[in-house]
Amino acid sequence: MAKEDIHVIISGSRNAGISSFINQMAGDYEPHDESGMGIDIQSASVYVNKEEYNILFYEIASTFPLDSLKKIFQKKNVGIAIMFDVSNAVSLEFAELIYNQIAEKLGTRLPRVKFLLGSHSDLPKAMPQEAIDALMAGMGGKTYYLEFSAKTGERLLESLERLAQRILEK
Ligand SMILES: Nc1nc2c(ncn2[C@@H]2O[C@H](COP(=O)(O)OP(=O)(O)OP(=O)(O)O)[C@@H](O)[C@H]2O)c(=O)[nH]1
Ligand SMILES: [Mg+2]
Repeated sequence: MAKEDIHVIISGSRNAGISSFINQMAGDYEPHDESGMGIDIQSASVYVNKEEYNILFYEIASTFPLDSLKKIFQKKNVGIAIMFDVSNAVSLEFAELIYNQIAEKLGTRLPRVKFLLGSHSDLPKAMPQEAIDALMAGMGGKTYYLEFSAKTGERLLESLERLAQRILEK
């Protein structure tokens, strides 16, 4: 049987660590563009309850013409993730800005399952937890926070599995 797909739209502040996160997680990524939208889609296998899924990441900039992603937003298993660098206070501010821009453009089409991803967890945190909590509250509803390091691998695989699990349980 074909593996079920899980779709994650991912964006974040400059240098947040998105490429590192995606490239270092599973190692068997195949960049491709099945959508014809001109963006790289990277995929990996992830296990949830011993079942294998194919997780696809669509990395976008906040200036990306989101209308061209319309088909993705209508998929069964879809979530949106915004990444920032926990060692850089400005990065969190940018993450908020980017999230707001995307949310405004998408309106009601915004996926219900959302993630705030804190990278660089191997470095000292440059902001109080309250600042992170405030952004999560602003993102509303089903927003989950995951923190990891793509450098040391700390909580990296666990974060990938959580992403998948939360999207599947919706
Ligand atoms: N210490 C540490 N460094 C990291 C981590 N993740 C990424 N980096 C470093 O942070 C820098 C930016 O990482 P990228 O993965 O290129 O970030 P990005 O979000 O793809 O950046 P752009 O696409 O260029 O905006 C690189 O020098 C990485 O080596 C992490 O968890 N810990
Ligand atoms: Mg990158």
